[in-house]
Amino acid sequence: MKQLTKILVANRGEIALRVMRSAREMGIKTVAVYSEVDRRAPHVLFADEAVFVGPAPSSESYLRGAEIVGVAKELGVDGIHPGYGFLSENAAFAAEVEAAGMTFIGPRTHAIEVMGDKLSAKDAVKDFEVPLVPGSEGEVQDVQEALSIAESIGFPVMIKASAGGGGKGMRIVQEAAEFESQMKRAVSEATNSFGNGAVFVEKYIQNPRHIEIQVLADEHGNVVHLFERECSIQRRHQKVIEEAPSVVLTPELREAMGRAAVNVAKACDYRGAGTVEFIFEPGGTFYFLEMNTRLQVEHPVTEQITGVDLVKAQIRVAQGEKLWFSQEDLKIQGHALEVRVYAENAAENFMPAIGTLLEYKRPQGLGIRVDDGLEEGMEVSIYYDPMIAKLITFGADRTEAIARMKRAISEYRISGVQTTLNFADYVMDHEAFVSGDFDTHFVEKYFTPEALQGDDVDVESIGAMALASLLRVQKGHEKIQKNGTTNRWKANRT
Ligand code: MV4
Repeated sequence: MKQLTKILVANRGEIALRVMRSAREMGIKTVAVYSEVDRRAPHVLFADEAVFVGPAPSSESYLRGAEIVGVAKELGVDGIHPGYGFLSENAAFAAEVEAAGMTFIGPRTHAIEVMGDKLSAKDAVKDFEVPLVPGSEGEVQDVQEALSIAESIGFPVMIKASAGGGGKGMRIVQEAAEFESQMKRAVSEATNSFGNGAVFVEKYIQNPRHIEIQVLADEHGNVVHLFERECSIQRRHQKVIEEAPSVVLTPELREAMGRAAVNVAKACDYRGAGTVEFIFEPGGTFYFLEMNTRLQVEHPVTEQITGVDLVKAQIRVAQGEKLWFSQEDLKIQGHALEVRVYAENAAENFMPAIGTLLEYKRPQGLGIRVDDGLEEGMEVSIYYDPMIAKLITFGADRTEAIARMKRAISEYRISGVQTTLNFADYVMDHEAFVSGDFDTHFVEKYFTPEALQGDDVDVESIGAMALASLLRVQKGHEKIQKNGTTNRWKANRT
């Protein structure tokens, strides 16, 4: 067992804080890294030490794996947690961390590599009783051959880039006449975006739900699942509302999906926390899509319904510990919802809304959790993801979790920046959401800008209060700056 004593978090914002909180509870020292615009960010203030790693663009700071590994070594760090995004699914980075004698708090490089490519992922799981969408056996190169596969599957079909992610390099093909041109487009898009033109063909599942299973594996062959998250409410492959459990899973389906997810983890010798994505068809058929080999944005809903601290679990299994609970020990308690609060204007096609958080007051009280990485007076930066916060509510059942979410949204005070809280409030009231009768097309089917009309009072009422708040904030900033020059900044390299 290699007990970790000091962890560097190679990330920023809410997830960096999230990781450091669990580390601190475990008695592990924390090191933050930060870019030029994040000098006074909450994750930097929270950490025991903080290191400047470069200019604002992430390619010059948070993505500089070799530099981050170097800094970690110098500071006597023994483990690196990558959070999500950035370097989290970069197998070369994981290998570098381990080669430098530190622990990568995540899976082994093998699992990252296998699951990083859709064709190799499908190939890896094919003998593990994991249902796959009917489709081509591997890559298709010849158009005529691919077309005849499509015809035998039956239209519509989907052409997908093997290297893709987030919906890139994906094309729906409705009929044979469009097949050739769409395949050529998919190949060129894949080549341009990923430097890998490999594509394959699958039956297009028209109105699926997106349901994913959280898994946790140790290095001793033990794998459990922590049930599902329903992630169907998304737009342009960006999730906006997640929940656990899903309203459509019976205990039998839950067990079947859980078993399939555990098998996916076994197929790639997984270690740590991972997420197995499925599409779920009305009627209860489900298919494996891909595995995300990282902690996910939406992991809190799973923590709320299982009582398991997933970051602590990641650290413990990375230390070589055996899983301390079995599948039978895990039970679903209550219901959790997560709303992602983006700095975007939903009424203007979710246009990014940058600016200063003139007023920022979190909701509080029973059943509420806010994971965020900004404070009042701070800027929502153009350089990074526009997610300001994750608002999580927890209740005895779904009805209570929804009511609590509505209460929390009404209590949240954010001004200076338009957010998607109004959109979330609209969803909480929508009949399709309330009844649970929705799929991945929810937003395009039901949401129009007019739905938010009469909802923008906040923008008008900033006025004097915002000015007062701004003045308070500037005072606060001075204090923060003073703190920043004290000995907490042992490793400040500027
Ligand atoms: C699909 C599909 C329908 N049929 N594959 C989207 C991102 C990538 N992870 C896979 N995706 C899909 N693959 C087949 N054969 C529909 C989607 C899809 C989707 C999946 C999950 C959540 C949201 C989605 C939105 C659009 C399309």
